[in-house]
This record gives sequence, C-alpha cells and structure tokens, in this order.
Amino acid sequence: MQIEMQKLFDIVKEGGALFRNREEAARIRVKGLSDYVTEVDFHVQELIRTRLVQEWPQVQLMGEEKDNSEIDFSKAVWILDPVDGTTNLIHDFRQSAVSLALYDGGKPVCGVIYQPYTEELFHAVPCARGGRSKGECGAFLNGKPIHVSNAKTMGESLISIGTAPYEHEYADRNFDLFKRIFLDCQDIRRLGSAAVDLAYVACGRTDAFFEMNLKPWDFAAGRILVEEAGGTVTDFAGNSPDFRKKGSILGSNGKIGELLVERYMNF
Ligand code: 2AM
Ligand code: CA
Repeated sequence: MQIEMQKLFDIVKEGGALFRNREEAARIRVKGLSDYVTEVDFHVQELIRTRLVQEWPQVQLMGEEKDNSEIDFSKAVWILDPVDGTTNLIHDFRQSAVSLALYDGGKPVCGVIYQPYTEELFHAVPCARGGRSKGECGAFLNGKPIHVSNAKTMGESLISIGTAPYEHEYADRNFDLFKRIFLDCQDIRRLGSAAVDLAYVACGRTDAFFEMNLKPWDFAAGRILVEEAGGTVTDFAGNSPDFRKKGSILGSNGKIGELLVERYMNF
C-alpha cells in the first residue's frame, strides 16, 4: 500500500499540538498501577483516528485508548499511541510523543514519532520492502537522514532504561540489572517515553534503550526507526519481537545490544 508521508506528518503534528492543553492534561483517570490516561490522550487519538479514516478508510486502527480485540493483523493496521509518555505529560515534563506506525500483512510500511515540545519529527520507511510508501526510504529526523551511533564498548555508551513502573514485582530484578549496567557504561538515562527513547537510539543520542513488557503501541514506530537507522530491536534474549504483542524491548546500535544480551540479560 502507498502512503503519502507528508499527509501523515500533517496529521501527527495536528495531534501533537493538542499536548499543550494543560487543562485537559489535568483531567486524569488511573488505568492501573502508574498507568494513567488524560483527556489529552483521548482527544489526540480521536483527532488522529478521524483524519486517518478520511485519508485511508480501508486501514484498521489499533490504539492505546480503544478496544483492539477485532484487529486482523493479516491486513493493514495503524498502531497508534496518541501520547507516549502520559506520566510526563501530566507533570509537564516535556518528554512525550505521538507514535504512529503502519503494518500491512505483518510487515512494517512506515513509522512516525513526533515530539511537539522540540518540534522533532522522526520518520522511517523500510528500504528492504521496496519503497511501499511514496518518498525516500530510511530513517529521518525533520527530513534529514539519521543513523545509530558507532559506540562499540560499554564504557563509551549512554544507555536509556525503562523502569516498568506499572509492574513493581520486577523492581528488584530491574534495578539489579540497571546497577550492573550503570557500573560499566558512561551513564544511564530515564526519559519515560519508550517512543522517544527509541527515536533517540535511532539518531545516535543514546546507544541503547531497554524496558520490560512494553505494549505494541509503545514500540511499533520506534522499532522501524531504529532498524532503518542501522540498529537492531530485539527482546532481552536477542530474538525478534512480535509487533502484535506485549514484550520486553531492547533497541540499540546493534553492537551495544549484543553486549547487553550476552553480558547482562541472561538472568
Ligand atoms: P504511556 O505513557 O503511553 O502509557 C514508561 O515506562 C513507558 O511505558 C512509556 O512508553 C509508557 O507509555 C509505557 N507504559 C505505561 N504503562 C504501561 C503498561 N501498563 N504496559 C506497558 N507499557 C506501559
Ligand atoms: Ca499512551
């Protein structure tokens, strides 16, 4: 299927502009432990859903704030997180993004991550699939090609972690892992948005990012970005993740991901 990327950019930017509504960001519902949704999340999803249906009426939508039980993954499906980094949004911490990916027949077609605070728009179109979308293939930040870092050792790596705050039963295991990695790398970061984390790996700001049990909309677009920027995205055992399911995600420049799996993640 053919997607005109500029249309998609306009849609995610329109959605991202709604992040600045502090009144709506203060209207919060608790979905689970450390798992929140605000009026902004619903508003952004509804706006983007409406626009996508206008442009591509045949494509299904999987979205964080809707029921997804009827999705047929053998056909085209948008995977949308209207606000990735909702806790950050609530605190006006300014590290949140719209994350939107398109998969068709189980294959990635394109991914877009838009960070409205910095007006940074990351996008990727897989080259291996023969340019299914109009425009160039590869990974880009505001239209310029991006690439993962060249870091080859732990000592030169800045590593972004995800704390899985909604699953405290893994806290001991997670923080033990963070400590072992922290002692060997340059430093660690905790941004609070898996989509932004993966976009930062894709453009080489960090060398790796990992978090347990992410949902498809947290990583669907970021995965395409990292892979098209020359990196890898796996689970903690180094295997390819299933974009339809919840799972642990490790995105990296390739080399640092290999080191993390070999030396630290073999619990
Ligand atoms: P969100 O802000 O869209 O909810 C933070 O640790 C990362 O985990 C964010 O990308 C966040 O996305 C995601 N997240 C929050 N709650 C989650 C849950 N219950 N399961 C999986 N990922 C979650
Ligand atoms: Ca979300």
